[in-house]
Amino acid sequence: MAASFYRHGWHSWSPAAWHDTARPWPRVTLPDLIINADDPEFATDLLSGSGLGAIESDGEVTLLGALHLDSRVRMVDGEMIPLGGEDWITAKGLEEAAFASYREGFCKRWGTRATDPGPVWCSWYSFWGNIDEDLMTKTVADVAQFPFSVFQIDAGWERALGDWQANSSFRSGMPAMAERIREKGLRPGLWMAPFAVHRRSELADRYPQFLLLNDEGTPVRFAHNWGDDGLALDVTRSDVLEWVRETVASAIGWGFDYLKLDFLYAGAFPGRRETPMGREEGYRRAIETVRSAAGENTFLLACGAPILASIGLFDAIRIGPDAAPYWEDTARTRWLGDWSGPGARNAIATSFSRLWLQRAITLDPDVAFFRSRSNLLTPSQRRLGQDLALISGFRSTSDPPAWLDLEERQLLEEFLNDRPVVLRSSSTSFEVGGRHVDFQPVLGFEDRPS
Ligand code: 9PG
Repeated sequence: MAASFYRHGWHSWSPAAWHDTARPWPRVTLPDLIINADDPEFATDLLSGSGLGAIESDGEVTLLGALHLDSRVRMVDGEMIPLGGEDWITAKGLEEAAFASYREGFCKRWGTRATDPGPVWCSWYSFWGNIDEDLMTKTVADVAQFPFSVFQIDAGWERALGDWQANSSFRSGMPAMAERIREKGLRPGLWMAPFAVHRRSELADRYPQFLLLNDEGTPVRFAHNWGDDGLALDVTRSDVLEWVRETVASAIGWGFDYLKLDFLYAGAFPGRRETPMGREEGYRRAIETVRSAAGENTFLLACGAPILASIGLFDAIRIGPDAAPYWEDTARTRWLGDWSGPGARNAIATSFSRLWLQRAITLDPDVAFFRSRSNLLTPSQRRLGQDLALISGFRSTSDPPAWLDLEERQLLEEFLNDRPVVLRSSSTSFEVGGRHVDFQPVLGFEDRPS
C-alpha cells in the first residue's frame, strides 16, 4: 500500500506536496477559486498531478513521469495511471535520485535554461497596484543604494489586461521609466500578462476573434480580478501570435530587458482552439514566439505558468503561489480547501516541493520579507522565506528601503550579498550557511479538522 503520493500542481500557484494517501486531498469548495487553483479539466480529480506522479513507500520512491506535454498521472487504488501520450519514464530509488533522473530525461527533450538575474526588487508586495511614476522614481533611487540587479515594475502601469500601454499614472511613458531605472545602474524589469485579456479592454472590443471560446461559443474566463473577468487568448491563431510578438517586442523597445510574464496558464486553458492541438502544445508554440520576440538576452520570468511546458524557454519560473505579508488565509485554505491563494505558508510549502526542478530552470519561490512595517509575519516566518530564497538562489523582495529600520536594512544587505553554502540534509531540511533549516512543519496540506 502506498504511503504517500507526490501531487504536482499544474501551474505556478497550483499546490504541490507529498500527500498521505490515507487522507483525502482537501476539496476545493468554490468553482471560482478552482479556475485559478489548478488545471480545470482535472479540478475534481484530487489525487492526480500534472506531468508526473510519485509514490513513496518505506523510503523508496517510484516516479512515473511524462517526457511529452499534456499529460497527467492519476492515483487509482494505490496505483499510478498515466494519462495522455506514450512517452513515459519510470524511476525508482531515493527521492532525490528518482526526481533528478526524471528532470534530466525531461530536459534532454525540452532543453535547459537556468539564468541568474541577480537580486530583484519587485513593486508588487508593498505597493500592490497603487504605483505611479513619481513613487517608482523615488523608490528606484532608494533601491539603488542596495546591491540589487533588477528593478521590476509589477501590475499597475498598464491600462488593462490586453491594453499594454502606460496608464495615466505613468504620464512620461514607459521608455522614460526604463531610462530612469537604467540611470541608477539597475536593469529595468516589467510585468505583463500577454495571454490574458480583460473583458472591458480595448483589445477584447477590437479583436473579439482573438478570444478563446468554450463549446457554447462564449469567451472562456480563466480568472476574475480587479473587478473584471480575465479572458484568454486563443494562442493557436496566427493573428494572435503576431499580436503577442508585437506586444513583447514593444516592451523590449521601451528598454525593459527583464519581463515577468504572468497568468500564462490562460494560454493553455481548456477551450475550442482555432487550430486543434494539445493545450500545452499550443502554449509551448506561443512561448516560442515570446522568446523569439524577446531575443536571447532578455530575462524571461514565467508566472502563473504551466510548469513543465515552460522549461527550456524561460530563464526562471515562479514555483508557488503568491507570498504575502501574512502567514495563512485560513478561510481560504482550511475552509475552502484552496491552497493556491496568497500567503507565506502556501508559497513556502509548494515552492519547497518543487526544488527538484533546480538546474532545469531558475526557481523563483517569490519575494522574501525583511520589513516589520505592514507585515504580520513573525521574524522566524520571515527567516524561513529568506532561507528558501537562498536555497533556490533567486533572491527578491518588494520591501521599499524607506520602510526598513536599521536592523532590517542590515538583514537585507546581508541577504543580498550572502552566498551561503547550501546543503540538503534530509528530504525536508537544509543546512544554509551552517544553520539547520527544517521545512517539515510547514509542508503538506491538511483538510479542515472534521
Ligand atoms: C499582479 C500579481 C503579481 C503576483 C502574481 C499575480 O485575482 N487573482 O486570482 C490573482 C491571482 C494571482 C495574482 C494576482 C491576482 O498574482 O503572482 O506576483 O504579479 O499577479 O497582479
